[in-house]
Amino acid sequence: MYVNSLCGSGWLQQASFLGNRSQDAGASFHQVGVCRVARHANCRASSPLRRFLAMHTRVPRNENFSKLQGGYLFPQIAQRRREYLEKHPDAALISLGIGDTTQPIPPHICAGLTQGAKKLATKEGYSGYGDGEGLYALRKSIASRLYSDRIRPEEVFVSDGAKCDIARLQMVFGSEVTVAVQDPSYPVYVDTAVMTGQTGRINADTRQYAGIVYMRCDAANDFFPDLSKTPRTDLIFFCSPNNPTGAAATREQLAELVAFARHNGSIIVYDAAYAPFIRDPAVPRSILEIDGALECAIEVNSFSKYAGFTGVRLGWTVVPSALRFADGTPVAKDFGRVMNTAFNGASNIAQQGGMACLDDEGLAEIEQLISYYLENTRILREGMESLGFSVYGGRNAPYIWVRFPGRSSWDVFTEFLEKCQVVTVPGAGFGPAGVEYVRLSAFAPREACQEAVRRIQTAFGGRPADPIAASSFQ
Ligand code: PL4
Repeated sequence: MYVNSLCGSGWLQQASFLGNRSQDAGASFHQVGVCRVARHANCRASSPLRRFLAMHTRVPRNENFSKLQGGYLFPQIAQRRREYLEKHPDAALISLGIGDTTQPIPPHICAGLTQGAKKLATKEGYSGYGDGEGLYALRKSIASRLYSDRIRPEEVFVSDGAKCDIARLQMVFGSEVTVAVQDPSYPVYVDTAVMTGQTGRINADTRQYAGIVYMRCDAANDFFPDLSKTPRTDLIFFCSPNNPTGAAATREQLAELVAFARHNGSIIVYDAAYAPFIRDPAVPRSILEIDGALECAIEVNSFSKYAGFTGVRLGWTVVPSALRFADGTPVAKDFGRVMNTAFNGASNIAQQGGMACLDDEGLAEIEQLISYYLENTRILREGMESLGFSVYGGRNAPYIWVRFPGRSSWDVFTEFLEKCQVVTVPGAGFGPAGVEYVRLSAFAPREACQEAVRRIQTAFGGRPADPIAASSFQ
């Protein structure tokens, strides 16, 4: 009726109709339906209508969200890419930006997925909701094939991916814990810490959130933090092989990290999403290989990069039963509660694909797929080195981390985009220590990597090899 009195009876019916459609799309009738009516009617909104259109609820905004700076990094990169293509529709852009797999899922693993789907069409094979912790057979396979039975299947929680598990872990830890992150790091650790209320506001000068300990990782410390100068925190987010630096921590470094966490009574949340890229025997694929880690570490992992499952969505988290809170409660008990309450189990089709990943044929396909991306990494690394840039990472990891001393990473990002039509990720998006770097991803077709190198060499070739001098190019 209110709508009626504002716009005239002729619009009421249409308002209801549009309102229903709006609700289908997840928006409220009042806010969207009426706006559409106003637009449709081309009516000059009277001031009560204007007030109505600007209506706010009485629900307070979660303060923590107002602390977040700008948008989430990766949609920003996608947006920049779109904007460039709008202005230059004929540009043959090469994306070495967002770390998304490009190669098809190999045949044996894909057959696991399709058979998983086909089973659902049969009386005997049909399944609905599964266990919140995942299919037992898959948990068992993960424990035996990826952890050599160092952990038990009950300690494995199957999920829809590592990123989602990081957010759910934050739900377990809550707002009162203190947090350390590598600087630079995958932005999800910091952003979920902010959303969960673990931080204060950002400092405009340092670009650091109050309450977070930023463990600087740069060339000067071989991309491993100086733990002797790191204050104690409850949680330590640690990613190896690292996104974005491409550094992979050695056994000795991980032993140091574990000793540090045990000494401080901290919990390490170890993100091993790029573990299959490790080919060097001195670099462990799991922190749980380190003595003492079972009492101080959680490992988050994913099939995304193993098998090209970024769209399929399948991951897992290992929460060892020996890991306990200060009051003695097993952390796994609370994580299991979250998985059963705030998650409804990974897709049954995806889990069948996961089973196929972990048999002999599947593991061989994964190795082949990873070899493909590792060869891309070599091409990109050597291409950048040939220009005299300071290049890091890219040996047991899919990312190349290139330094441009004295320059802003967003400027370098723009320069690569405009001069070479190559999309990268500006290091500043990963934390204040990334401000002079850009990240190149090897998740791309081979020819794209070769062409990217050719274009970058053409644009920047002939520059002196000295990195300081390289910083002056424009
Ligand atoms: C863009 C260290 C990429 N939209 O696929 P998941 O959820 O199992 O794993 C995500 C993930 C977890 N841990 C680390 C990662 O680097 C990633 C993926 N990162 C990147 O380019 O840095 C993809 C980013 C995606 C996202 O927001 O994660």
